[in-house]
Amino acid sequence: ERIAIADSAWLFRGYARAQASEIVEAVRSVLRQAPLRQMQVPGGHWMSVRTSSCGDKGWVSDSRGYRYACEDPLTGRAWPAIPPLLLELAVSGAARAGFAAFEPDACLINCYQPGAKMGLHQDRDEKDLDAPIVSLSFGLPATFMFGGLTRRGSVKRFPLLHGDMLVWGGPSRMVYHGVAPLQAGEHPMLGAWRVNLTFRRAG
Ligand code: MD5
Ligand code: FE
Repeated sequence: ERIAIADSAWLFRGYARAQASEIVEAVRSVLRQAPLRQMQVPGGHWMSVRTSSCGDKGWVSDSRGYRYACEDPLTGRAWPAIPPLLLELAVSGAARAGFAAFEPDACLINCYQPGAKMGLHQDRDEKDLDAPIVSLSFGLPATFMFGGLTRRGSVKRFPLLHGDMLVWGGPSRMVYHGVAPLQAGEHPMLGAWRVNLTFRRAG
């Protein structure tokens, strides 16, 4: 089922549900090499979401700002490779939404526990803004907030559930978006966690 949520933004309900346990295993293996951590953001606050990355580039943040880096600042090593199963899903998902030849070089792993949230923001650290972003959600449900191209204006809210995929690009690439505070709960595969993977062309 493909649901249009905006101009070139698509929600595929349950796209990755059948492969969820293999995907979660692959994510666990990445996290053994590049552990979850909380990032500081400019201004000094700490994100409530715990993150890591795989791929040639990883998203990092500290008091100086946000950027993509080839090295994990926690381990001093290169990020683990994107597991082949994850890469295949992201590339085929992008193609299903009309974005041929997507070559992600970064996969950001966002892990939410109850109360964790992500405020409204734009994703603007990637060099190639023509490439789409593909996101996969697992575990506890979250309320995704999807606004407009400016901070003002109305925000649509809809649930992101275990196995859902979002693909957006084109005119929607710079839309303000965020995640409402995660509600408490228990997921059979992930316990009290929501895991979100976003595949990007960081460049
Ligand atoms: C998450 N992550 O669920 C969210 C949503 C992030 C981030 O926003 O930057 O790590 S992933 C869905 C998403 C990503 C980029 C753009 C849009 C949605 N969008 O334009 O709606 O952890
Ligand atoms: Fe984002």
